[in-house]
Amino acid sequence: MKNKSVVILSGAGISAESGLGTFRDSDGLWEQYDLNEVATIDGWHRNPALVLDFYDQRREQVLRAQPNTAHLALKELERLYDVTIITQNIDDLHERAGSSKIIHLHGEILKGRSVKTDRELYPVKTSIKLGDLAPDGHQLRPHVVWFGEEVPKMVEAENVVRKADILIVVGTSLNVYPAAGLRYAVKNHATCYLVDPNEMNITDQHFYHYQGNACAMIPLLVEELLAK
Ligand code: BJW
Repeated sequence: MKNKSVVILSGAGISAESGLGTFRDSDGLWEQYDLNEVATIDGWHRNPALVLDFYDQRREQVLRAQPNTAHLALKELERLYDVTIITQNIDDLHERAGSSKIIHLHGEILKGRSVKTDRELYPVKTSIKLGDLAPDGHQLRPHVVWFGEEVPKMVEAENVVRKADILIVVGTSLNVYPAAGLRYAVKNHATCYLVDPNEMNITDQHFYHYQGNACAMIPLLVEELLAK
């Protein structure tokens, strides 16, 4: 019986070894692009064509990428645990690895929505151009959450973290809120793991730090959890 609940909070680092760039590393996306121009609601209002072009390029990269051994190992964990993945990533690599329960906090690049509402989502296979309209007659935009926008899945994510027996935080700098604050919702006696190659300066909570890349460390951690 699957009685223990494992929650994964994943960030850009888990997809780095699939060839998708992180944001804040020295070679990250924010070194190449001005985040204020491409990942804020104000940037969208100033220059939507630039923002659409940025996400068209990212979508192309996602479509070329493949799930890596970290994504695949997390799927294996479902053999013995009730696993929910809360990802900040907009790629679909957890889905393609076969994971069953996935909450996308910051949206999904392969979906679009009207600028007026995120209640209806539409598949986007190639690009979105200015003038492409949603069925409600308004401009289509990528289904992603930009700085300055509410994170609609937060309550659902918090409820899942609250019930977790094990929390695994992987490949996120924990710079972006409210996602970074989800770790505080965990129960006192839950076991928390952190997988990241960087020294992480977390002083307010106990994490077992598996310091290294996701593709090396996640399969190791999963093997240990399956052996327990
Ligand atoms: C590896 C590796 C390998 C490398 N293996 N690891 C306090 C409370 C609440 C909010 C705020 C607050 N202070 C400020 C805010 C506002 C703001 C915010 O957080 N700003 C901070 C910068 C300070 N937050 C927001 O605006 C959010 N909305 C909000 O708060 O709404 C309030 C509201 C309510 C009601 C009405 C209106 C508003 C929205 C945040 C949206 C974030 N969006 C982005 C872009 C969209 C998606 C996309 O384009 O992909 O989401 S920003 C970008 O950062 C993206 C990511 O999901 C997110 C997190 O990045 P992540 O994943 O952590 O990546 P990195 O690069 O930072 O880290 C990578 C890590 O991997 C590193 O640690 C590496 O070491 C590691 N790594 N290789 C394993 N091989």
